[in-house]
Amino acid sequence: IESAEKRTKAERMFGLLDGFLKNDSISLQKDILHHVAYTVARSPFSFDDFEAYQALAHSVRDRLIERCHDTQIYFNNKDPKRLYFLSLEYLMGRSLSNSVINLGIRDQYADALNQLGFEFEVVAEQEGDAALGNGGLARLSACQMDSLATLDYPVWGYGLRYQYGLFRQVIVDGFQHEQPDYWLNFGNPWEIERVHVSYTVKFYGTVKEELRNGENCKVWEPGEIVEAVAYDNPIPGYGTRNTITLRLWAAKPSDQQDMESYNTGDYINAVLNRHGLENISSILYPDDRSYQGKELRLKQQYFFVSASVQDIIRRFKDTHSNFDEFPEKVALQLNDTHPSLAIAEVMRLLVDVEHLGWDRAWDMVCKIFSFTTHTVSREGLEKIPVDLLSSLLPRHLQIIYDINFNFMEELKKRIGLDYDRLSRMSIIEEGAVKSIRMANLAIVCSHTVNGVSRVHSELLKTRLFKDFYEHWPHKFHYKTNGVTQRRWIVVSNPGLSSLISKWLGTEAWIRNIDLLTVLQEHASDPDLHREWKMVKKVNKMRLAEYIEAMSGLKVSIDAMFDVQTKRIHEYKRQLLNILGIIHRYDCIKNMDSKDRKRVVPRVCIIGGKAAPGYEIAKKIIKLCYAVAEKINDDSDIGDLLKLVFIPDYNVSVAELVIPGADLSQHLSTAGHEASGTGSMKFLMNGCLLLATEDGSTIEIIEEIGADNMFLFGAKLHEVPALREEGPSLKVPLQFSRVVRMIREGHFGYEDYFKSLCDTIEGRDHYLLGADFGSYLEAQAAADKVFVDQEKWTRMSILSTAGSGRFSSDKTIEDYAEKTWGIQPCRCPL
Ligand code: B1N
Repeated sequence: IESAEKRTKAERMFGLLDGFLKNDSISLQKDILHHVAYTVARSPFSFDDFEAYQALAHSVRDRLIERCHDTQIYFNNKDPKRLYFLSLEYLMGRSLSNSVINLGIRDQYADALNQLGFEFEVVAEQEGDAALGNGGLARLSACQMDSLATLDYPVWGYGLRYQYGLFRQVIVDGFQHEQPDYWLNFGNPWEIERVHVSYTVKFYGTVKEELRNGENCKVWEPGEIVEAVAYDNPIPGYGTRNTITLRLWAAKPSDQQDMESYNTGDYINAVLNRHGLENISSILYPDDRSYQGKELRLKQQYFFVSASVQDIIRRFKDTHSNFDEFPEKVALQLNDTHPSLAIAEVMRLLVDVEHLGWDRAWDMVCKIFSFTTHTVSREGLEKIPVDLLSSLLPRHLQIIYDINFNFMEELKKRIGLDYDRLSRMSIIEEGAVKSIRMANLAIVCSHTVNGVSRVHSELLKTRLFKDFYEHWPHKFHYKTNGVTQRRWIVVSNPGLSSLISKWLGTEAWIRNIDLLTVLQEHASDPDLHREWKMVKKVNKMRLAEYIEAMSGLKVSIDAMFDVQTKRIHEYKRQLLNILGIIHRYDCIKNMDSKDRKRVVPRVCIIGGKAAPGYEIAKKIIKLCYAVAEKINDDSDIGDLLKLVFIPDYNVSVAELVIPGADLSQHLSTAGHEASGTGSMKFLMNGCLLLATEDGSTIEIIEEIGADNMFLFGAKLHEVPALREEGPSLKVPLQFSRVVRMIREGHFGYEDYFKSLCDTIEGRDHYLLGADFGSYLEAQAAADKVFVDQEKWTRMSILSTAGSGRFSSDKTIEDYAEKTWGIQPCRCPL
C-alpha cells in the first residue's frame, strides 16, 4: 500500500512539473518574462539590457539546475570512481554564452530575445567576469572543468568563493592602479547557495592526547571555528546532458564560536568579532608566483581544503558503510601545492575522526592523491614557516612531522646516511626560518607527479625534483596543457566556428578536435582563403572598435595586428617587445619616403596586469604608455606604427583580442615558462606565433612545423653559458641604442626608468640583449610573410588545423586514463 501511495505521489508531482523545461523560442520568451517579473522584479513591459541579462541568466540557470540534478542522480546510481579537483583559483570569465552554447540552445535564445526586442550579443555584454584567479593556472582549471563535463567524467571541482576577484587594472597617466573587483555586487545568477551544505573548519588551539576505547587518540581543541558554506556553480558539458558542479566555499561565522563572550555580556564585540571570520574567503591573492608565507593565505588554503575533504568523505559515507573501497572510488587532484594541506587533512580525518589507524589511512592517502606542479624555479616553491603552521594548525603539523619521519626512515634504508640528500628531500627545511616544503609533501604523498609540458617535466626530473625522480622515477609524468575549443573558438570566434563547420561539413570537431586536421587538405584552396581572410577582417574590425572606444585611438585594420597579452613578468619579456617597437619606430624615422612604402604597417597591442607589489612590472607598463604616447602622437609616422596598451586584460577582453590578432608573441626566456596556454588560444584562432622555444611552444613546433612560425632566441641548453658571460656578453648595437634612448629621456621619466634599464644592462638575467638580434630577425621574417597574404593565410589555416593536440580534451583524457583512473559516466538524454 505504502509503495503504491508513493508511486502515485511521484506520478502526481511529475504531472505537476510537466516534464522538462522546454527550449522552443516561445517557451523561452515566456520564461524570460517570468524571470523579469518574479526574479528581477521589473515590469515585463519595461526592462533594460541588464535586466534582460539577469532574467535570461536565471532562465538558463533553471535548465542548468535540471541537468545538474539528473547528472547527480545518475552518478549516485552508478557510483563510479569520482575525481575531486582541488584548485585555489578558477578564471571562469562570463558564463552566459558558454552555457547556452554548451546546452545547444543559443539560437533559440537569440530568437526569443529578438522577439522581445533585444539582441543576444548586447545582452551577453552585460555580464561581468568571474575572475577568481590570476592567470594561466586559473584559466587552465576553467578549461579543464569544461572538458571534464563535456567528456562525461564524474567530477567535482572545489575552490574558494572569493568576494573580491582579481583586482581591476585602472591606468592613470600610464601608471597601473588596482581597484577591488567586488564582482558579487550585482548578484550572481550562476551560483546556487546551499545553506544546508556547510562544514565547520577549525583553527588554532591545542592538541591533547586522550584514551578512548583503550586507544591513544589525538584530540584537537580549536581556538577558532568558522563555517564553510557551499555555493554550487554548474558546469555544462557540450553535446551531453552531463552538467557537473564546481563547489566554491564561503566563510561564515559559526554558531559555535564565541559562546563564552555571549554569556559574559559583551554582546556587541562578540558579534563584531564574528564578522572578521568572513574575511577568510574575501580576497584572492594577486601575486601569481612569489610566496610570502602570509597567515591569511594559509588560512584560505586550509579552509577550502578542509571543507572539501569533509564533503568528499561525507559523500562517500552516504553510500558506503566502511572505507574499504575508498581508494577505488575517490581520486584527489592537487592543482599545484596550494591545496596540498588536503593530504594532512585526509590523514587527520581518517585517523582522528574515523579511527582507521595510521597505516591504513596512509595506505589510502598514497593511492588517492595526484599532484600537478606548474612551477619551474626553486624560488617559486611554496614554503610554510613551521611556527605559523604550529599556531594555526597544530595537529596538521604533527601529522606532517610523522609523515616526514616515516619517509626519512624509508629513505635511509634505500640510500644510507647521505645527509645532504636526506636534507634536500626532507619535507622540513631546517634553516633561518624552519619551514614545510609543500612540494616535497605533495610528491611524497602522491602516486603521480605531473608537469605541464614535456620540457617542464624534463626540468622537474633533472633540476627541481632530481632527487625525487631518482628515488621514484615511476611517479613522474607530464600532461601538456590544453585549452577548450568551446570557449576559445565557438564562444569567442563565432565566424571562424561556422567557417570550420562549413568546410568540415560537420560540427563534430567541437567535441572531437582531431577533425580539425581536415583543414590541412584545404590550406591552399582560394575559396577558403577568401572566407578565412573575411572572418579575420571582421574580428579585426571588432577589435579596432574596442580600441577606439577605450583609448580614442583609430587604428587601420589593414595593418598587422601584433599582440602580446599575458601577466606582466620580467621573464615573459614584454620589455623585449617594447624595445623592438622603439627600434622599429627609430628605423622608420630614419627612412626616406621610398623605403617607408615598404614598411608593413603594424598595430602593436600589449595587455596584462602586474602584481601590485611588482615594481619592475609596473615600470614596464608605464614605459609602454610612454612609448605609445610618443609614437601615436607622431603624425610623421601615421598608420605605419601604432602602440596600444589594453587595460584590465581578462577573459572577456581576451575573447575579443585573440580572434582579432594576426601575430601573437610569446617571448619567455628559455626555461622559464612551464607551459604557456595563451599561445594555444591564438593558435586555434589562426594567429601566427612569434616565439621562443620554451614550454609548450616546443610541442607546437612539432605539431605545425617551425616553418609555420617565427622562432627566435637562445635555447634552453644555451642559457647557462650566456648568463655566465654576465656584463661582458656582446649585445647588438641596436639594443644599446634603444636602451640609451630610454635612458636619455626620449620618452620622458628618465629617472623612473633608470632601474628598469639597469635590469637589462649589466646582469640582464632574462637575456634581452642576447636575444635582441634574433628577435629582430624573426620580426622581419613576419613582415616579409605578411606582404605575401597567400602564404600568410595558408600558415594561418595550418595553425588552426594543427591546434587540436592543444585542446584540453586531450589533456583530460590523458589524465583520466593514466593518472586518475576514472571512466566517463554519461547521463542518458
Ligand atoms: O601555470 C600555467 C602555465 O601555462 C604557465 O607556464 C605557468 O607559469 C602558470 C601561484 C601560479 N605557474 N604558477 C602559477 C599561479 C598562482 C599562484 O598563486 C603560482 N601559475 C603558473 C598553467 O599550467
